[in-house]
Amino acid sequence: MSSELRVVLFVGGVGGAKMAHGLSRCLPPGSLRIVVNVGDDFRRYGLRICPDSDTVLYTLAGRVDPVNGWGVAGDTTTVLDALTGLGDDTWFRLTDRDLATHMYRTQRMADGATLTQATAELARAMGVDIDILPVTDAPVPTRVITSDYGELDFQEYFVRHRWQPEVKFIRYVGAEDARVTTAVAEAIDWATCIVFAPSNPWLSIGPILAVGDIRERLLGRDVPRVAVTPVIGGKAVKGPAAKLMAEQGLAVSARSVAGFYGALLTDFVDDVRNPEFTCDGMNIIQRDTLMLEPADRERFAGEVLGYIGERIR
Ligand code: FO1
Repeated sequence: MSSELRVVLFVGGVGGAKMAHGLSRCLPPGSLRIVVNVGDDFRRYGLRICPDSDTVLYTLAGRVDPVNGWGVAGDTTTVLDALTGLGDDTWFRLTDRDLATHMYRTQRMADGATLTQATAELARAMGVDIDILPVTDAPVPTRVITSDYGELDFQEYFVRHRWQPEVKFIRYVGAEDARVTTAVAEAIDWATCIVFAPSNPWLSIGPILAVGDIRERLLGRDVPRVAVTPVIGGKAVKGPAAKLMAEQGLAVSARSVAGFYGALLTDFVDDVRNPEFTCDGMNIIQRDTLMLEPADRERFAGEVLGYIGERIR
């Protein structure tokens, strides 16, 4: 195995963006590529909104709202307030500078650019020199089938209903027929290690792993394939992961997360606060995975890279 660390990180949501930030601080330029979930993407006011991609982008650009973990820090709400004044139900809060991102992307895609190209242009404009790669250029929207409201668009479930409806089933629409982009296929072949961020397995990583032949591509790589737990002490660090596990009849535990990935993993990074467990075919290590402060991101990313570095030496 090559001992050079070339990391492909799979992410969705705020936890994923924090890990991306930590890794970006520890790795030399050109050693990190980030594959983002597109299942959360949707259209609003005619614009293409890509929350997971933008959360990574704003985080790496140092522009993210530090309280929410998404959106632009200190952004104004002139358009949102005007929409509210028109009587619109502004349940999805699109602030002014963030709107410019969506407008740019939507226009570029109307001009014929792919999502991958538009994302790269946005990254360049914001001074981010790390590849942020949508897993596919095809739309693969996540739909959530709930007991109370039937089938919901992902953002309606997540934001409008604050992920409270009971979930019966999750669909990744069009994922089977979608294909990973050339850039993602190349990144997987280039990597000397593959890392799954502490993102929600069913809502962030599941839609990525549902795309076309990505599982076979990952399984075909004889490199460490490592996931980080998003569950600590029987609770999700953020968001609905624990609730979704309970709704599926699973124990709310890191073991259930490891079970979600199964044979895709060679290694699993559990949290020091969790009870130890074993899982066939996986090395399991325990670290302090909580990234409350920006300094924690770099510290934790450094520990994960130190471990992987030893593995591929
Ligand atoms: N999350 C919310 O809880 N409420 C919002 O109004 C909201 C707006 C929003 C706008 C742009 C963006 O990029 C993200 C936004 N998010 C909002 C976060 C986002 O929808 C979710 O956190 C992710 O999709 C889940 O990973």
